[in-house]
Amino acid sequence: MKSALITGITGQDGAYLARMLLGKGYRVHGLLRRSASSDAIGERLRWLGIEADVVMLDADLMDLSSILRAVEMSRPDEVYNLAAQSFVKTSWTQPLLTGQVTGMGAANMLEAVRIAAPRARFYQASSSEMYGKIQAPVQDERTPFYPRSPYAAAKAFAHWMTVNYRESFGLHASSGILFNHESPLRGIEFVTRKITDAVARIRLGLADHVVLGNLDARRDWGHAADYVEAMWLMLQQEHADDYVVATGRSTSVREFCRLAFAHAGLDWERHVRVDAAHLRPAEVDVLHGDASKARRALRWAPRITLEEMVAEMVEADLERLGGKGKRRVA
Ligand code: NDP
Ligand code: GDR
Repeated sequence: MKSALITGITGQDGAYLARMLLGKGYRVHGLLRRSASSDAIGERLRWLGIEADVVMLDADLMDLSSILRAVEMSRPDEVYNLAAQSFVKTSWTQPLLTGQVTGMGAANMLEAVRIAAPRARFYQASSSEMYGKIQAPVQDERTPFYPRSPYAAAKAFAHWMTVNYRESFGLHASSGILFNHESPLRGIEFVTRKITDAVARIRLGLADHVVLGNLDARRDWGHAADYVEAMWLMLQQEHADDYVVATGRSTSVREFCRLAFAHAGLDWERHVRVDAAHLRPAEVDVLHGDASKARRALRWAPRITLEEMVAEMVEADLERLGGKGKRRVA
């Protein structure tokens, strides 16, 4: 039986990845950091019905001794480093913490693997945010980075550390440059889930409108369930490498609003307000990925369309709020 260690298992991607690996017969371990308030194991694992099937290990990415112990205890064949302070806007108000967790945390994980499990295969959750101030209409593995936030700068550090440990120490370390991916398990602070949650509230008469920031921003949105497959495929290759994972379709926040409200029979223009308070100090205007390398080398392709994902997210939020949403789990 193969063993996997997932940091960030209580997050969106960690939950979907854990479910996929359990389905493939892995023993799945995850890091659990102490919190005084949250429910220990995480609502997302419960939502997927797998909370009893994973082994949780007490550790924090900023505490090297704790993650060394987690690596030793799990004896992993594969390590997926998904933990991060992942909300871009918060990275301007907590830049140092973001650097510590999102940047140095990855270095801690690489060190722990180098010391305690050098034969394990390592995945780093890199991000399209690294492209930042875009200099190419479509971004692939050769597009230069221009980070536009403390989050993106920390991710760029983590990305290059992953490349460096591959080249310096021969670790089987791969970096997935993933474009935005969403699901009913997306955090409520991210724009897609903020919109689908608002649609459900408005539909059920619990709210009248939602306040957003930049409606012109464009993102290449895929589904998390599809994207965790690409992570796993990277670690099944003979040689470690870096891959862009994207749908190749770029959509504005405005168009996402239209789709989500229309799914509930609502006109978005009557319920969306804009407030400059939701703008960012520096914006990433457009993201549009080219995943040709992943399609070719990994034989990976996204299965779920944007329209299907929007429908799934709106229905899940309706159900959460006590409405008549039809639960569909991709
Ligand atoms: P989430 O924000 O949903 O999950 C983040 C996870 O990191 C949570 O499990 C959180 O634990 C954990 N974490 C945060 N700080 C620490 C810490 N100090 N020690 C240990 N664990 C910690 O992120 P996603 O699932 O959306 O994303 C997964 C990864 O992929 C992240 O690294 C993100 O930056 C990256 N990424 C995401 C993309 C996306 O569109 N979703 C696109 C590209 C990259 P807790 O539950 O305790 O808070
Ligand atoms: P992003 O995701 O920053 O791309 O990072 P987010 O959903 O937060 O923003 C996407 C775009 O929408 C615009 N926007 C708003 N965003 C939020 N959160 N709230 C609003 O009210 C709002 N109005 C407009 C933003 O300005 C932005 O342009 C996500 C995270 O998952 C990262 O961890 C990951 O690395 C990248 O995706 C790829």
